[in-house]
Amino acid sequence: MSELKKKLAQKIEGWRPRTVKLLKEHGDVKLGDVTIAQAIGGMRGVKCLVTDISYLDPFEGIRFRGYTIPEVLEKLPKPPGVEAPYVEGFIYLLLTGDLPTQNEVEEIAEEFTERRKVPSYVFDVINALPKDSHPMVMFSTALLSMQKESLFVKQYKAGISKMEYWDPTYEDAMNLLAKLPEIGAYIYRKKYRDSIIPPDPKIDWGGNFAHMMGIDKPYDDLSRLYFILHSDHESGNVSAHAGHLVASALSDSYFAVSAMINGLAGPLHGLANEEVLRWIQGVMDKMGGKVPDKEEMKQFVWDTLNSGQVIPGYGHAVLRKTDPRYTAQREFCLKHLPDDKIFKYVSTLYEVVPDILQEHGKAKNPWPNVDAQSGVIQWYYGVREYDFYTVLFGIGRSIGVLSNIVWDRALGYPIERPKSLTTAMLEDIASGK
Ligand code: AMX
Repeated sequence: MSELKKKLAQKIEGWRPRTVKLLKEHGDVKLGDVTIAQAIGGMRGVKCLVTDISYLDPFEGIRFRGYTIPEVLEKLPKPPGVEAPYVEGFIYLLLTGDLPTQNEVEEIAEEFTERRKVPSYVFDVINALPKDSHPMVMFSTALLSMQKESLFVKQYKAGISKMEYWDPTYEDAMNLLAKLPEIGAYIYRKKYRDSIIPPDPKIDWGGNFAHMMGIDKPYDDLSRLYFILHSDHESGNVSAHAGHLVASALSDSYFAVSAMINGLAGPLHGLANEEVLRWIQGVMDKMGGKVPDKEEMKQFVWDTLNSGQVIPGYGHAVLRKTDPRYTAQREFCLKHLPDDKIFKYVSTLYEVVPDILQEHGKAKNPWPNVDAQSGVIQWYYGVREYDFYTVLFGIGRSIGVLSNIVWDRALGYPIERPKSLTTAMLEDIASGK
């Protein structure tokens, strides 16, 4: 058994009594009330999910296992001579709650190398899809096609005890995670370059993705940063929640991750990074390539709002300040591409959009989210097919979703089943009947 799995087993043993105690002794304690506005309004703010992988404070932003983004970037071990940490070490942190040592990270990197081989039928499945399929369709289908590999399904059928569910779930999670960089890069190279670069077993998870994409340094660092930043954002967002919900039926990790990818593909969620670039390109076309000044940019923003569309990359269901994931990527841009024209567009937008959204008076959060900044960096390093951007998000998000599913099984969370009411029932409740 690997050190990571041993550590995880210990953590699970230590954690279970907490959940049992809460349920047994405090199960009736109220977490809040639910209003009609929340029931109609996408359950916003209803406290009814539990996760220890990450927590999102509306003003501070995300903490992964208690660590802020700057802390994660500073404290996790890094491959020699690079700026961003090993994604492998971040996976260790999300699964166990502990910061790994260099040795522990290297052990996971080796484990991933052993688990990395993608079955050849996965490539056949991708190749068989229409060439103009969206890359998120290719990604979701590729992941789903591997469902027959699930060890959870085999052991479940063999009658494994509920207490042991987490073990094959962990195996499925690690097997899936090990393969994601190659599947993602394959989709890109196949769809847009028509040539494939095989993985290099000597390179780490994030660096290998950059290698298979065929893009030079510092794209490896960007990849590590990107996957870490996009990994998790509590469990109520559409992708994380879709993964958790599907897994709650004891559907295995392949079904669950494919489902979460489908949720991520919506323009109000992960597809917003693609929308941001498309929107900016539209402005660039209208400006004949010139960077608009603030007044001109304000006009573009108002035109978009007045035509009934949202400003992609701005607003958030929980956050009420600039997303620290936006800030981390902005810092990368200020360091590596400060003079890039599209980055200047993004920066000018940051100067004008929050005030306009406030004046517009609808969005509860006028500040930029993660998606406002991510496309510009990909574009700069030559990934200009913005249809692909959400696949990058999906690779990162899989880390958080799979960590959550392992813990869902470890703590025995049941099938999810909230209660529905009819409109007439709401009307009766509203009128006091
Ligand atoms: N531009 C214009 N209007 C906006 C807006 C924006 N960026 N963000 C919110 N609004 C509007 C909403 O459409 C809604 O209008 P309505 O009352 O006419 O329906 C109103 O403001 C209130 O919405 P909200 O409570 O502030 O947001 P929400 O929780 O319902 O939705 C989100 C959150 C992210 C879907 C929304 O802000 C949005 O559409 N943003 C643009 C798309 C985007 O960037 N998505 C990515 C989010 C991060 C992620 O998941 N990857």
